[in-house]
Amino acid sequence: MPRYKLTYFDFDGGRGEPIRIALHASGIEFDDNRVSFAEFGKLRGGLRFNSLPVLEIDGATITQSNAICRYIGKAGNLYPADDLQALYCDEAMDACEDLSHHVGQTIGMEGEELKVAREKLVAGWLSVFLRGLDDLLTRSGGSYFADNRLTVADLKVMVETRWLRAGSLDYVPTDLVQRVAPGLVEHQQQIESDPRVVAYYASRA
Ligand SMILES: N[C@@H](CCC(=O)N[C@@H](CS)C(=O)NCC(=O)O)C(=O)O
Repeated sequence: MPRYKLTYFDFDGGRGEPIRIALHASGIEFDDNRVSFAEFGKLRGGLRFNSLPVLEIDGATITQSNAICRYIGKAGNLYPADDLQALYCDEAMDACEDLSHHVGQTIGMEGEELKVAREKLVAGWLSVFLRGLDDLLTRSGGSYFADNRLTVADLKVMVETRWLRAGSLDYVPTDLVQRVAPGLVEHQQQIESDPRVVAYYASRA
């Protein structure tokens, strides 16, 4: 078995969290290397794309969270074997990536600048992406994003939905997802209650 080391921030969310859950659900042992923002500041310039997550496999360094999700998903039967279902899975993960990118552009802003940017985001890109993700879920039958079963796309969207509903983003109303994309709220609850996800958080407790 190769040695896996995942480096990401020390909170239960973001681009690293679906990878951690997928590794755990797949029974793959890994070094869960959690860094503080201060530690990241020191590491940043030496990282390939100045960002996290980074997965090391026997010392080889891999970046790009969706590529990592696919790789771990294949190893742990959390990624579709069928090409069309794999395409559905990828489409949802890439939409999350775009959504995170739009939100990420407002991180670090303060005061009036933050308020204006977040309100624009809520009325614009956030609503567009939430509706789009809800549409993808409906296309696949309303329960899972692909293959009628848990895949890494569900983990990625669940983490994103949880983040947007948590109240941790100023000027993003906690009921936005419920208003714009109610199917994603039900999806979040369903994925959070999947025994593999429950077992992961139990292992963290
Ligand atoms: N496309 C990359 C994006 C990576 C990314 O932007 N990561 C964020 C954290 S979720 C980051 O490290 N931001 C710090 C920075 O850009 O300085 C991926 O999916 O891995």
